[in-house]
Amino acid sequence: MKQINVVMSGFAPYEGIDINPCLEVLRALERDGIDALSEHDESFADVQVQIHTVMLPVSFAKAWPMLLETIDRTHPDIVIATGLKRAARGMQLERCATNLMDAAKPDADNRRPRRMPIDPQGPAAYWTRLPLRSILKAFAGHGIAATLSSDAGTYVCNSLFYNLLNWAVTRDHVIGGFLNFPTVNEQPHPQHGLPLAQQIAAARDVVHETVRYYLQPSSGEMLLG
Ligand code: PCA
Repeated sequence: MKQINVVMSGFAPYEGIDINPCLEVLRALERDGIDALSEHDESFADVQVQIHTVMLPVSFAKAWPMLLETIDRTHPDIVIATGLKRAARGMQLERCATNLMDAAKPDADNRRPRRMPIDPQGPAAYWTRLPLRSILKAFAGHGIAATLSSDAGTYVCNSLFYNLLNWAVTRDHVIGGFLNFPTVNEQPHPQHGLPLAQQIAAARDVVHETVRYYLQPSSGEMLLG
């Protein structure tokens, strides 16, 4: 039996949103895994997926070191960081991380970096390595609203995403990416949010498609949508 380790991170409550989808979704995935999807998928016949989760503070200085500490402890094959985008209509799949911190508001440590690189030696940007095309296909099959995003912002989410990919390029076999949740909205809403159950189903799709891609890489299913 081959074990695939997945680390998923979320952020602590943010901007006064009381139901934090990161927290609830990650809790459900850690508890139930992705068996509901993988038991009907023969590429998972001899594979066990273990999901570890960690909640991070909305802090430029602390979020990445805490995620790295979890990575060092659990040796993941896949790392999926997640955040909340209040204005998102549905799931938001992030394509790229940029080497820029430019905070419009203070973070949890009351720090507000303006126009600063995350890594002065690092490249300007990284593409995600999540198989966005196959993830979008899975979302469509489950009726989950989603958009591709080419801009994860210049706040803590983007910073975490950039640090993750900056680290992942030093590891041949690790796939890293970033997924934004919308707010939780149990009533169908034309502009904002998705029911929690759909967000859990979406996160499960992301893990399932990424593990499938990890097991059988194929450039056709890759990348930028
Ligand atoms: N969203 C913020 C930081 C934490 C979160 O969930 C952002 O977009 O950077």
